[in-house]
Amino acid sequence: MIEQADEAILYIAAATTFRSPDPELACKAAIDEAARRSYEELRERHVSDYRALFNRVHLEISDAGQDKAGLPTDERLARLERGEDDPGLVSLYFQYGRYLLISSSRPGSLPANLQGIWNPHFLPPWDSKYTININAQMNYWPAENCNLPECHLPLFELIERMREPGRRTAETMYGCRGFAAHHNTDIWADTAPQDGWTPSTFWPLGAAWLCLHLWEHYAFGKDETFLAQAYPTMKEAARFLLDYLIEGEDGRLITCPSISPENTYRLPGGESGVLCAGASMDFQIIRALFEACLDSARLLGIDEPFGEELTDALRRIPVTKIGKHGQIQEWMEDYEEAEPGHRHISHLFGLYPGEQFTSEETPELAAAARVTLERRLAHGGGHTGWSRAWIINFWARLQDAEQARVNVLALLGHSTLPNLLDNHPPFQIDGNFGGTAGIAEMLLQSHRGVLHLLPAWPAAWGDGRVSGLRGRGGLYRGYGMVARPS
Ligand code: FUC
Repeated sequence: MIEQADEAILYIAAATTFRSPDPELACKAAIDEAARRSYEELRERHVSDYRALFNRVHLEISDAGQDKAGLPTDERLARLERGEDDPGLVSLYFQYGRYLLISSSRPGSLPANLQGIWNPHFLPPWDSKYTININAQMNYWPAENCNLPECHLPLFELIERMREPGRRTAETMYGCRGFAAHHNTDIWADTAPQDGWTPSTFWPLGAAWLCLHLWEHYAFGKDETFLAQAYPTMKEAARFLLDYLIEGEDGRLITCPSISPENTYRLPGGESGVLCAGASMDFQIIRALFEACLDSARLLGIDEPFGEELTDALRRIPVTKIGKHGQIQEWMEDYEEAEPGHRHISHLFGLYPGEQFTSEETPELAAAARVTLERRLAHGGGHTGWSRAWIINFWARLQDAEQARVNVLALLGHSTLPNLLDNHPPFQIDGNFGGTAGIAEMLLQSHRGVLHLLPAWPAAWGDGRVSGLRGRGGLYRGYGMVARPS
């Protein structure tokens, strides 16, 4: 009880046995340490720690419409839904995503889970874990280009912890070397199939996709010491896939069993299914990982024999096919989809976050990716926040500024809660991070060795200004861009 006080300062600490054998003792030590400092000093420390990361990137969209800056966010969202333009809300949302990552994923912390760190439930949706067939990866899409590379590190620690269990999973389930993970993991770094829901559970590409984040971190920062540490992990994920691939009837190397996360196909006879041989996404991930391993080994000057195995396999895996609708084929066979507006758009991995479909180098695949997106959207696609956020990134990569803008508005209008947190529904933070990454992708792209400045700046955004974003190749210091629609 506090009586006759002008002021009371509460110091709160929390700990778990995950890090401290004696959480109570750890809390007491943290509080003793904090209580030696005044509130002002602690606040000042917090603000300068935060600003050191936050102030790296500036974004202003349009001088017009700044009059809404003083309105509460629920009011701004309501006006947006009524059709009022509010480009300032887009830059606020972008910076909010950066704020969320800075606040939920710092060196030494756990990675941001499905709710970041803002889960209010004892029994949270999907256990507040790491779904690794899109969601956890999406959380980290803004880490590199939005100039927060240190926020990426907790994900890498989790990947490291997954290696040992992942070896057991690879060996026990498939008799393979290397390390594997399925569609879900948790703080204990579980890698085995976690539940019995066939559309998601039996998909052994989780570790491979996560390991591409190691490569992205290198691609942006060019830190060879980091690459030398990361390479064995990437290699181990690739080792699993080399063992997992089997020779199909025509001599090609395919994945089997597999699924295309979490979509269902329909056979001509009317039956439907999810398990398949060779989902397109598998080969896009495998290609990206094997190429990343080859590039890493070349840069580090090591591991030629392993490189030969990878090169041989790359020649034998199926290439991406264009199907009867002119779309990117989701499976090796051109099956109909049971749900053509499905939220997962896994077969466009090669467009984003991958780099295999580009308008410049593979115009047919880029055109087919556009058809795929249009079909998904025509059938109600983008109905969850994260799915809409992925769609923004796709349009940005296709350099379609107007479609990117329209989908940013749809993310804000239909899938954003009054406090600007993403709404699956329910609240799930991946859409915030994917949306922030998508807006960044509209401003700067740097894949396939080419720097695109303002590749998808919509005319409706008017004039603007951006500085501090990072591009692959160590490009990030000291340049800003002034945007003017042509
Ligand atoms: C995947 C998605 C769901 C949800 C869950 C956490 O399984 O298909 O929509 O986001 O992860």
